[in-house]
Amino acid sequence: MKAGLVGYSQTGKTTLFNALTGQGAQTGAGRGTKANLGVIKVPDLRVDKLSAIFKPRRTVYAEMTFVDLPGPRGKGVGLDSATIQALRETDALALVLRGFSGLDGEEANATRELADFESELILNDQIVVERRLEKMRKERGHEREQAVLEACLEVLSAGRPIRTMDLAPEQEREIVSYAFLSQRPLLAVINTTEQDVAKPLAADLEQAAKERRIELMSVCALIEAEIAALPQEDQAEFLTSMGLQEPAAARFIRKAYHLLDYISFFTVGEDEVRAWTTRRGDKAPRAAGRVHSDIERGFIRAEVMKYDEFMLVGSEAKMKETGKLRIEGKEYVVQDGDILHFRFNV
Ligand SMILES: Nc1nc2c(ncn2[C@@H]2O[C@H](COP(=O)(O)OP(=O)(O)OP(=O)(O)O)[C@@H](O)[C@H]2O)c(=O)[nH]1
Ligand SMILES: [Mg+2]
Repeated sequence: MKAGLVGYSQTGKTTLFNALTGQGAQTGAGRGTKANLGVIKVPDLRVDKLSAIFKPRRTVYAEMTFVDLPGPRGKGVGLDSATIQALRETDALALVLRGFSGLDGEEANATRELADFESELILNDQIVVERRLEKMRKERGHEREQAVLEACLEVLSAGRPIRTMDLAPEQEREIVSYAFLSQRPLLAVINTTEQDVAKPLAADLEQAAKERRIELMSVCALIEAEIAALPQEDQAEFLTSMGLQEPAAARFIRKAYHLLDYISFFTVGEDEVRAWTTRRGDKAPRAAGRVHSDIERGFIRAEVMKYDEFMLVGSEAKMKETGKLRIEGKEYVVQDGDILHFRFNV
C-alpha cells in the first residue's frame, strides 16, 4: 500500500516523513520538486508475540510505502502535472496541515488550508469529468458511465468531493479507471506545536472534516522526528516523559489502515513469522496471492487459526487437539489477525 503525504509548502511534510521513516530530524529533502519515497514497517505487537513463541530465523512486519510530495506554494498556484500523476498512483492521501505559525509569522489556519487543498482536488477532477462528458454527449454506447459522470459533475460543481457520494459498487466500477483525486480516502494530519499536540481539535475543523468524510489526527512532527532519531532504548522513556503513549507513526499507520480497509494476517513457522496486508473482505485465495501469485493460482485450502485463540493455548498442536484449527476453502473471507497456512498445488 502506498500513501501520499501531500499539502502546501512548509507545512512539515518532510519533517513528518523523516519521523515516520526513522530518518531523524532533517528537513530539506523532498523540498522543491523532488518526491521522497520511504518504506516503513507497520508496528504490530501481535507479530512480536508470535515471534516470541516461534523464535523464527526471520521476523517480518507488514510494510507501508510513503511518498513525500512537494506541495503548491500557496492557494491558487495549483498542483503541477507531475504531482497530480504521483497523487493518482497512491492508495490514500495524508494531507499535512500547518498547525504552527509560519516563518513569516502567518498564523495557522488548518480549516482554510483543508478547504483550499480539497478545492484543488475537486477542480482537477471537474476538469477531467467535463472533458470526458463533452466527448460522450456526442457519442453513444457509454450511457451507464455517462450517468455516473454526470452525477459526479453535479457534486464537483457544488464544490464537494466525490468521496462524499454514496456510489453503488457497479457505479464505482464505471469510474474506477479515472482514479479521481477527490475520491481518495483522506487523512488530514494537523502538524501542531508542542503545546497544542494534546489539545482537542477546533470544532470548525472537526465539522469541516466530517462533512467531507475526512479523518483527522494531530501530531507534532518536530517531536516525532526527535523521537525517531533516538536510540530504540530511549524512545519509550522519552515518550513517557512527553505524556505520549506511542509514537505518532503507530497511530498514523493504524488510522491509515482503518481508512483504507486494510487488515493484517500472519504466516508463522520456525523459518519466518510474518505479517501481510490485505483488504477487508478479501477471500482466502486473494490473501494467498499477497504472499505469492503461485499460491493464489494453485490455491486448495487454508488452515486458519485465530490469533486470540492461538495465544490462549500457545501451540499449533493444541489448536489441532481442541479443534480450533479450521480448514477453509476458496470462499473464506480472511479476518484481521488470522494465522494462515495455505495448501496449494502448482
Ligand atoms: N514550529 C514548527 N516548525 C515546524 C514543525 N514541523 C516542521 N516545521 C518547520 O517547518 C519548516 C518546513 O518543514 P518541512 O518538513 O521541510 O516542510 P514541507 O512541507 O516538507 O515543505 P516543502 O517540501 O517545501 O513543501 C522547517 O523549517 C521545519 O523545521 C512544527 O511542528 N513546528
Ligand atoms: Mg518537503
